[in-house]
Amino acid sequence: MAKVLLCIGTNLGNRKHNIERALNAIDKYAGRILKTTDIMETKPFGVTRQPNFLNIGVLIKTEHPPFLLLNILKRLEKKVGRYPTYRWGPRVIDIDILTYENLRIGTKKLKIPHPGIKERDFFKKALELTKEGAL
Ligand code: PH2
Ligand code: MG
Ligand code: MG
Repeated sequence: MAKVLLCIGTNLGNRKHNIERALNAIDKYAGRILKTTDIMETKPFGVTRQPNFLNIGVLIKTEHPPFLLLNILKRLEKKVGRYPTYRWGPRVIDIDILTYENLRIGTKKLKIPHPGIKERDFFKKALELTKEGAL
């Protein structure tokens, strides 16, 4: 069993609803949800002329190895209604792997820890979930 930290982002459609659907799908197909952060309303970074995001950090425990987990999460994004836009563009749902135990992976397809982890405040907030004693 591995503890994995995810971050969900959404800025299209009914964002609250998108998060709820993603959480249900994650708990059912990706791994049991242990805890989450509060939902955070965040300003878009990267491409700033797009709607604000809702972000939420999610700690799960899973039996799926990293690349399989990535594929499952991609499938869940489609199930929740994601359609292709452009890099850093608006999206119905984004489910990113931030950390996977203490693993480091540096492939084109998957980078763990997530390369944006130091720059994004809502990622840092999510990281608190992995600290011992966090609520
Ligand atoms: N995700 C992006 C691009 N910009 N901005 C915020 N606030 N939240 C995100 O999750 C986000 C973003 C690409 O994944
Ligand atoms: Mg992302
Ligand atoms: Mg992503």
